[in-house]
Amino acid sequence: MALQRTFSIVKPNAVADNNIGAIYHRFETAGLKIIASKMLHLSKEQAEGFYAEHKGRPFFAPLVEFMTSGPLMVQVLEGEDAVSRNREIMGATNPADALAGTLRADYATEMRENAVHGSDAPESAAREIAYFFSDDEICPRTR
Ligand code: RTP
Ligand code: MG
Repeated sequence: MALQRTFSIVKPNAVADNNIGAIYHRFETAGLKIIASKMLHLSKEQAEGFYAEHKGRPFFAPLVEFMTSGPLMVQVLEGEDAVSRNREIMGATNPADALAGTLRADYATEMRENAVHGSDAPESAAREIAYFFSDDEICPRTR
């Protein structure tokens, strides 16, 4: 498997709980390198645009409210098989179903406030990275 990039969010509940560093540490120990990172407080429009695929679902409005409730961290992760590797360490969407040792088992409080986002395919990763980062904000490692 070649080097791949994925897009990740440390969601507002995990930032509020002071778990940015703990979550970044998990990425690094899993072999995922952080090649871009910033803190943002999303506007309603930014959150609605990001989650456009879920527009019309009953959880859309509360999801947008949650994602705009406080600052979050957006990052680009790079590594072997990064998209599925990141989904693996995140765990299931509902923390009640997340395997022990996954980020959501440890840092999510409920289905909505589930601590992290990770792209679900290489195509969505490319779209999501471009949604939040310009090319000059991404810093591939030289060593
Ligand atoms: P994400 O996109 O955030 O990485 O999460 P995911 O792929 O595991 O889950 P997805 O189906 O894409 O849902 C996006 C986010 O919406 C919230 N959600 N709430 N029934 C509900 O109340 C419900 N379902 C989903 C979660 O925050 C989920 O991560
Ligand atoms: Mg998703």
